[in-house]
Amino acid sequence: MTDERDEIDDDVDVFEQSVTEQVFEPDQRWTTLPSSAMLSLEDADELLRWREASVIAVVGERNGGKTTLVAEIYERFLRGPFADTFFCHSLSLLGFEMKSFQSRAESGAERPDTPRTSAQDGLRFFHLAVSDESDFQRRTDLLISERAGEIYREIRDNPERAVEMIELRKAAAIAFIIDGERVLDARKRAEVFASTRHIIRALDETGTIKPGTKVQLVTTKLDLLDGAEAAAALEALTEFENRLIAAFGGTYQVSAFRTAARDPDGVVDPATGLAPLLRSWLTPPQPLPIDDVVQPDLTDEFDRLLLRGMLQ
Ligand SMILES: Nc1nc2c(ncn2[C@@H]2O[C@H](COP(=O)(O)OP(=O)(O)O)[C@@H](O)[C@H]2O)c(=O)[nH]1
Ligand SMILES: [Mg+2]
Repeated sequence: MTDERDEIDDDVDVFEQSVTEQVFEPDQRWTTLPSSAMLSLEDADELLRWREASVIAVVGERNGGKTTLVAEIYERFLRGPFADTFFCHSLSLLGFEMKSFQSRAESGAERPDTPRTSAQDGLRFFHLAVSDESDFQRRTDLLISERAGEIYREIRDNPERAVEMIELRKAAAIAFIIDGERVLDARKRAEVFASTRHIIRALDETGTIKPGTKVQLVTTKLDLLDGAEAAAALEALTEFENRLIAAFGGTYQVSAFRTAARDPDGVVDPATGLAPLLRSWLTPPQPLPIDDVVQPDLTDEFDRLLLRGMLQ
């Protein structure tokens, strides 16, 4: 009986402690966990020092659907395997969660949305590692860039700024986002096509993109390109894609994707068209044809030693 009363007294005591007493007891046994927010350039660099990862740059003007596209790939993995792969690891789980929250019923919003990417955030990366469904050992790490569209707009006006954008120089694939909503609108269509063409040309002329890089024309919001009035838009889009493939296909691996990451009306399935895009990010780049590799002149004795070693 006495014991029981003691226990109750103890309990009361704990709850009566002031908040400061409870929380700010320094205890060396606690370990600080990694932040799991999106990766800064330094974080990405650190990861690359111990693990191979492909950099995927997602480029396009504001509101095109860049962030939603990446957040929806993450959302698929919350439900199970996706695009013949299993989720394996991410150093930016909190980052993904923060970008996905407004799309969920628990956010209390009437329609799904994606938080605005601010220019002040600079360059950030999502980290996503997946393993092949048919071969668990085959793990691939992706660092997917997240930058405000306003910054990419500057490249159009000032092409030499492109070389400062490290994610473009390091990219294994660059997804150029073409906003389907603007493609649908006959008045905005020419402008969205011109914007994409200009930025690719600026990156090409400044030598920012490595030859052989995957240049991907990714149309978003395909759910809006539906019905009779969309036929002309889709035709113009196909023509635009073909022209870019013809213009740049000799230098880069150019391909087109059409996606509806998240139809707010829920008519089109979420993540439509995202599986082929993710798979393309996971395939290793094609090596340059052997003719393009320039062999240096081997002149001195050390060079000849190398040559002899190779010929033996
Ligand atoms: N109809 C439709 N709207 C989308 C889709 N993807 C994104 N959006 C909407 O487009 C707006 C801009 O998306 P966001 O990802 O923030 O674009 P970002 O500025 O390029 O990162 C948001 O209101 C999204 O809800 C889609 O597949 N279909
Ligand atoms: Mg964004």
